[in-house]
Amino acid sequence: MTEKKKSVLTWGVLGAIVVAGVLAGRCAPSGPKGKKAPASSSDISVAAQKTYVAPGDLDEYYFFASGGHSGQMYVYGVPSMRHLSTIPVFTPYPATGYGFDDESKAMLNGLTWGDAHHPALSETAGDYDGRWLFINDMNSRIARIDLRDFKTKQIFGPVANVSGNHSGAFVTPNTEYAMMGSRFSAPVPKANAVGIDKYAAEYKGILAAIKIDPKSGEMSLGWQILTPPFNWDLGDAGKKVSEGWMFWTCYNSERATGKLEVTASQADRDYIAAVDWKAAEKAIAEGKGDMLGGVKVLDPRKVPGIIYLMPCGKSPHGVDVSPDGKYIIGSGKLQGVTTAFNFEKVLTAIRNKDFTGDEDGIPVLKYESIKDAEVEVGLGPLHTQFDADGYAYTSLFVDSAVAKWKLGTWEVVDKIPMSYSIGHLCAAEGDTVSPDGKYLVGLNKLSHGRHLNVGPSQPESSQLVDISEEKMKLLYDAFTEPEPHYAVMVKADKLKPIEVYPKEENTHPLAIWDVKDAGVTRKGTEVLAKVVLVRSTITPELIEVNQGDTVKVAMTNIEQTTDELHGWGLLDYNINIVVDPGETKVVTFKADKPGVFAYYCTNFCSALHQEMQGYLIVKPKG
Ligand SMILES: [Cu+2]
Repeated sequence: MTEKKKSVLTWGVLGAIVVAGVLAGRCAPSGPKGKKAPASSSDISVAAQKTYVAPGDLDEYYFFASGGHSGQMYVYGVPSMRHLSTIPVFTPYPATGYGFDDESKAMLNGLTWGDAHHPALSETAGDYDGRWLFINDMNSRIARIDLRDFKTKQIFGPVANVSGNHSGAFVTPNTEYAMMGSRFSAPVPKANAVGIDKYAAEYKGILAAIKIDPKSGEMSLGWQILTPPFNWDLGDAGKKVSEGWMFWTCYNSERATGKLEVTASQADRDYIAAVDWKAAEKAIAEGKGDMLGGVKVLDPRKVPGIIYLMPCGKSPHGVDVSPDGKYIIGSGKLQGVTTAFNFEKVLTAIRNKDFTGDEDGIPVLKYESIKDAEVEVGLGPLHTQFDADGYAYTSLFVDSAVAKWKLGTWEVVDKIPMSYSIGHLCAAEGDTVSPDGKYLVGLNKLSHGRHLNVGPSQPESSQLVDISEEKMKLLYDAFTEPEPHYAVMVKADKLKPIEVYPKEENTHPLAIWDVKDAGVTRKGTEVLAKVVLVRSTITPELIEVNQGDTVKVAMTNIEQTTDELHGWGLLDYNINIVVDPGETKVVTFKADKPGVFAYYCTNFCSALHQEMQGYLIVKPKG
């Protein structure tokens, strides 16, 4: 079969089969409910031994799973898949008081939900360095979690001009930037309420990079590039030989509106954008951007050499760079193959101007000139991860499987079924320059019939797979909080979280360390209560204010002992603060309801925890 004919078969006929498959999959429950997959008892006991973490023993890996539209991040241990903790990010979380105290409330800035899809661990020389965890939000934001205390420290955005940041927060190999992009193109600036009939010409996509301070992790805007109104989907940064480049996939290069399921799947190919980020950085530094929506935006028509388009199978999802940086893997999610693009060939094609045209001034590279192979992985390839032995693992949504294949020989060597409809997958350190192999987790979209029935709101299923041997083996079904999209897995010993905040590091201006300093002061109608929390008293035990006062309560937990958290729940005022050992937190509220209101410690702390209480008395006006 000639290359061309084979290509037609792959892209055309398979496309039709796949679409039929997708529809069938949606209508009919796949697989028997409540029936265990056939496995010999020896397989089961091996799997049990490999995942059993005995009481008191620790897991080998941290697994950070995005919480989708719960707006949170969930922490699991691998291989036990036990849920260890929840890190609130974009949504208030009463369990830790997040979103109730002044600081976290200000960080949320009125938005009480986020849609968090793709976590990214900070890297040094392309390897996880255990410092920070970044996560995107569709509301054009990126958050930074400090892994010293597993707390959200910054929410950056909403970023001007970006509409629906799906394609973040992938970071560059030395954490110079986190990536961002518009999934839903819109007028730029957004305030131009241009009609949807002008979508193809006047709506714009944006690719953006968020700069990260190498010392503090503080985020700021790096640069933005104006693109045609494509739907930017996922990304990955180049590494090693491709370091200095970023890659983003898009769908709807047709620039269609309405019924995208059909209208955005007309062309055989969409694109992967290849951005020379060092060139973009330089152009911005040279003042080459146009002021749009209050920020400098690079227009590829005026600033050539910063962005190129690599044709890819239609409607791709993931784009994944191999550990050596040589290959860029991208797949049309309606097809049966994934394409391995060769970065060296991409550079050669750019040098030789081997273009087939352009899209609003962005050169389109010739597909045949930049691809190394079309790997026949199976139907619906979405996302690829890597191991230490030169193998790639591609999730197959339609096939509900993971394919294992060899980089360079392009041979598919193994396949394992997933239950059901896998989206992303996450291998141990599988997106770094030195993946570990060992474990892979399939993040499945559906789980019906594999757990006790909990009603219509089903948990998501995450399946742990052993990839340490030639054949992949399913080890464990875990039911993770909804709804993980992507996750990252890092060797546990790379993280060194603290257990208490050292007293000497607390520089909060309202911190007090002695009950003698606790008390209430007043300036006009502004009341300041300085509070000490320590087993098992809240000092002061009485706060008296007048109706209409603005009350600021500053609480310091003066404990320096592991696990000794205290809370401050104020009844009827919707106030719920949790203060960790050595920490100071502040809450400000208007005392608008007269009466007597109890406050009490919400976090169990000692045998006399129940006694840890007090009263706020709000004296009525007049
Ligand atoms: Cu307490």
